[in-house]
Amino acid sequence: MCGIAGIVSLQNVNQDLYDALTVLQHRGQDAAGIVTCENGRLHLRKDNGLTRDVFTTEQMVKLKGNMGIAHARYPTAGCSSSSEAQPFYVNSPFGITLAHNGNLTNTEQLKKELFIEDQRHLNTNSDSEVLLNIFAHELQQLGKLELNKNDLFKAVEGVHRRCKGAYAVVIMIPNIGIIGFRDPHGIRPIVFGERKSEQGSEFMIASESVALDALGFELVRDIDPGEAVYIEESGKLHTQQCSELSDHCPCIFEYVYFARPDSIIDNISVYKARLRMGDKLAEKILREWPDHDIDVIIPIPDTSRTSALQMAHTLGVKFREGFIKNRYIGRTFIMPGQQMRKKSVRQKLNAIGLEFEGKNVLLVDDSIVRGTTSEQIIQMARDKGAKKVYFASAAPAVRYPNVYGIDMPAAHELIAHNRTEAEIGTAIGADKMIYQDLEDLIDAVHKGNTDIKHFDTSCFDHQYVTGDIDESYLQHIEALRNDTAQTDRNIETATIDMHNNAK
Ligand code: PIN
Repeated sequence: MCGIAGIVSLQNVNQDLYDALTVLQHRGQDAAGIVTCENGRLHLRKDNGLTRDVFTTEQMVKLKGNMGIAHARYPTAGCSSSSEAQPFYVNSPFGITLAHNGNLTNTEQLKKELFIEDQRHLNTNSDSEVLLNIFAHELQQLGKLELNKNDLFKAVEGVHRRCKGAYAVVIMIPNIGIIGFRDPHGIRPIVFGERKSEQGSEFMIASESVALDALGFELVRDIDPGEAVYIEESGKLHTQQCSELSDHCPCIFEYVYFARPDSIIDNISVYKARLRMGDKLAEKILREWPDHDIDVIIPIPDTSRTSALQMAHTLGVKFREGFIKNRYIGRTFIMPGQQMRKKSVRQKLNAIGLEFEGKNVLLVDDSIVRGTTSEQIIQMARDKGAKKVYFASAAPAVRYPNVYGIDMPAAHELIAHNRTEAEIGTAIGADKMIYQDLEDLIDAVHKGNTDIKHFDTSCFDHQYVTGDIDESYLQHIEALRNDTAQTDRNIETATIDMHNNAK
């Protein structure tokens, strides 16, 4: 998961892009980057860390120019080196920069093609660099010195033809403008908006509408699956469908957890979808456990609050804030030779004893992935004297890997992998486990826009919408994601970073 933004403005875009990154920070806290374009010259700053740590005033001042793109990275499939911070740049042709959210599923094949046929060098393991070079090659093939909108749309067509998987992308080309596009299934979200003033119109492309709100842009609409939006450097907007029409399958996990509740994705309010998830869970309890003895519903902050509140309302049970989250979590320092230490849940959450003592509590979370935090939180509730601890998840059991850009652990590290719902309840120490049914989750989201017939629900049902995912690909992903592989890679990248810093 990552956050991307691109702006063509009437003044310097540095502050706007920085602000956009802070609003999209929930989509990735691992690295941040901005590239701007000033009279054909690019200015780039990117590094590992939160937006507020990556940019100093001195660096911000250097990011001059009226157009630019930005990226907040969440590491997917184990990348963590600062050389994989985005935007990426390739000088030929025209000096293209790119920021990408998603995951390509035919990266290995594309890498071979790029090397053998297109004779392009890749310097990282990032599939975003692959995507950038595919786009660059498609543009170069046209053999043009002066580009028009049709050339750009042709290059996007080439990307759709060659790349498989999920991608929402912003690209900037000096003296040309900014292009935003989305994979033919529209798995990852991307919207564009307009800010009108007496001086004229400015346009912005972003992962989520909340970034447009914060910067005073009006949401125009989502970019359609397979469509490209081109904003000329002068501020003129063009759009074109660049792929054959495929089934639109937005990622359902955006609604469950990743997106901000105040965003609207594919015309569906994330907040309302979460309220409906709460309704559905409550209806399930009324149906299957009408004589329940729940005294109080307590959300596990933050995402689940919306569903938990509505659940309590529909059930007619008290809603209470039993856990308080520390907003100021510090860094985890990794000393040389020391094992990476996982921060315990207790450093992030504290329980208010009086809400638990002697009560039957129903804890609500948005989802259960590894189950490690759920287990610790249930223990905290018991330590505070809860009589019974029930656990509800607003999403169904996560049993399969996500291959479309949501960073999830290897399948065998998912607590629901090869376990029944009751077994999961026992594994995390709950007295009763209530999972959202998949049809109910789909209904809850679908109700916001009945034109969307399907969602990507692969981590719940193993249905991969791009049709190219087989067992060997899943095994490849498994090898990249398992804990040992990640630790090895982190040590390796730390060594490379040390060398770079020493230069
Ligand atoms: C937490 C959102 N949410 C909490 C993410 C934990 C799974 N986890 C998914 C639950 S917040 S675990 O709202 O952003 O604070 O199952 O892997 O332990």
